[in-house]
Amino acid sequence: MSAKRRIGQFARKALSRSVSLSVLGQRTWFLLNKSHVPRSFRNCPPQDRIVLEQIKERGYCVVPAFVPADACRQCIEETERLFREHREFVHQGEDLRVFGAEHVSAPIRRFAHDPWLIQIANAYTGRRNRLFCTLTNKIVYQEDGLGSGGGWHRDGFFPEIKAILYLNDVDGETGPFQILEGSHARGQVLRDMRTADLRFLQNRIDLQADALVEHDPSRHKSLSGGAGTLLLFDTSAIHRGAPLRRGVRYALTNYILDETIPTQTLYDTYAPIIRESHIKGDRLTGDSGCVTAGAIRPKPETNLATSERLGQAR
Ligand SMILES: O=C(O)CCC(=O)C(=O)O
Repeated sequence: MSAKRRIGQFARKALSRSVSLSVLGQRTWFLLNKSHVPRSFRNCPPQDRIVLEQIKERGYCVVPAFVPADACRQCIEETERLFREHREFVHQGEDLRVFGAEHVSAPIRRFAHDPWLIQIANAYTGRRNRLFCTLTNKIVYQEDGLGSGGGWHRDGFFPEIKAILYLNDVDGETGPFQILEGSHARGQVLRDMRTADLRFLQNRIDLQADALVEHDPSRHKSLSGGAGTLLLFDTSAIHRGAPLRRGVRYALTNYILDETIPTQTLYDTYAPIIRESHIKGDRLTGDSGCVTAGAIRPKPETNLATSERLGQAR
């Protein structure tokens, strides 16, 4: 382990005990911890570079038509089937969601195990990543709904990639993913803290995001797209699923995480979640002990060829 990383780890531990730091301390912490996005992606395939530079610069990249519309329709059908057949795994809040859907649905698994997504995450973070799980979710318009993700937030303060796939057409009214452009960059993190009076390491932003949007409306991006649109973003950027004004939105989200994060901690965080250990033969055994026919063992499969999709990044 490099000295820089050791110092970073030490600083993080110290911070988890006391988060009140001077501005100088906060700056030092960000310099130590945010600096591991590689400076350049020179050694990556040229078309990956386009994607990676965009995420580094803006915090996100949109790849239209990443998955064909009929495959998206199958994923919607599968999502509805999971809601019906595996109620014990359905989270119900702002939306309906099932974590670990890739273990019990072949169409969802195709997106989950696309190796290109991990390749991008590895190149972006400069570390080894893995798919922790795929979430499938459905969010329907409701009065005063907060949208997918429950309002403006950042998942954390370290570079990390999530991949969202829209399964139906998403416009400005049906809950598009929204992001404050550049809010992942360390200098901007500190500036935003001052503008919106955010606490150090505050990750739920909610209404304080209004101050940031007011300060610079051009940073507020709303990512509409047809079924099959892929969104790649740095989860340390401030983001949310916009509240729906009508209709419904279905999406898959790949949780692509640093390999070293202990799996059990993640299972505890996202429970109930379908795991590989729930699969017996070709069947799913739920936490409740019930056995459901029709589940198939996970098998890595790929989506479109890399060359087919890369010209599409904008
Ligand atoms: O589904 C969305 O549009 C946003 C999801 C989100 O906020 C998250 O995954 O952290």
